[in-house]
Amino acid sequence: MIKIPPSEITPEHVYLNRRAFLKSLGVVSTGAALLAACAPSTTSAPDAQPFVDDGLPPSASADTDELGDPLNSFFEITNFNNYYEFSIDKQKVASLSRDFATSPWTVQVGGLVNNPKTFDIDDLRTMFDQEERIYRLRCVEGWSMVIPWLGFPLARLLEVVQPKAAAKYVRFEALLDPARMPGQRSRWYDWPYVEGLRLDEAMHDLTILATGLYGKNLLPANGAPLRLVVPWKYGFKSIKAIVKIDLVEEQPVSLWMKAAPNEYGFYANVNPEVPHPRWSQSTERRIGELGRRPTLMFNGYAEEVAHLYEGMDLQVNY
Ligand SMILES: Nc1nc2c(c(=O)[nH]1)N[C@H]1C(S)=C(S)[C@@H](COP(=O)(O)O)O[C@H]1N2
Ligand SMILES: [Mo]
Repeated sequence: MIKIPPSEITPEHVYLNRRAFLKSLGVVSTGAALLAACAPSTTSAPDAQPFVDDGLPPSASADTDELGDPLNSFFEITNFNNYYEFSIDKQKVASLSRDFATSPWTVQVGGLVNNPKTFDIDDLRTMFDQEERIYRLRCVEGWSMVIPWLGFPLARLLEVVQPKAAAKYVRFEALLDPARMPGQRSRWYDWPYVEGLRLDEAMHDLTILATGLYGKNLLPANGAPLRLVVPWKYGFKSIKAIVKIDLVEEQPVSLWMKAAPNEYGFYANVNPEVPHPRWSQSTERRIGELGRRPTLMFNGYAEEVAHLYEGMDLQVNY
């Protein structure tokens, strides 16, 4: 029997049945099953999402991240998702979003820029080299995964639209379509999902717009056709289903800041020393593992990003 620490059953806002999830991944009791779940895997369980583009199995250029930790499996990454537009139940997102149409799709980029432009998603895929980036994703709820994304640095797109000098922040907006996104019929949140970055964070090379993972186009559950990935911040910053990107002067107010300002700040940098008001952030559970591991400052990317926050009080700017 697996003991579930309270910090893990206290998700962004709802209860999660952790054991049911572990069971669905086949990691409940035996050591062998645990090993299988931890090993980098390109196999999928019978009810996994179908592959979307070429019928080839998911593939990645490496089995581990740069710290030597194994990639999460394609099945884990595509069947355990936070995506409140579809469901607050992580295990229901995949099936509820399976048929969500992500083509045609355009992304409108504007605000304080010299060259506002609306991009077709197919153009974004071809305009910029799609690179693989193996990143850790650390959810504020205390779980994490290692994911081989495909995408391009957000900086490449911003260079095309040319931010004006007055632009200080980037504001991202996800699709608003309650007819197709059942979770948006809930009045608990102020839809659409909105997120933001400081311009220097947005221009940082680690910050990407992802179009795929494991060598495949993104599935709806992971934010197809375009989602942000900012690996040193809590997962909620990595907004899915982006339709609008604006350069702005004022710090954007995100959906989570509106929902619970004392719990979710603008910066949301992964920081083991700054607890969430309802739980510690000092450890996390890697999906596929049973124990907890220490959470790393800036999710292990301190060398690359700590300079962005020099002189800032990270307890205040949480
Ligand atoms: N539009 C939108 N983006 C979102 C969310 C969401 O509910 N809606 N959830 C966020 C949270 S809390 C996390 S942890 C990550 C999860 O990404 P994944 O399902 O691809 O692992 O997506 C983030 N992006
Ligand atoms: Mo999250």
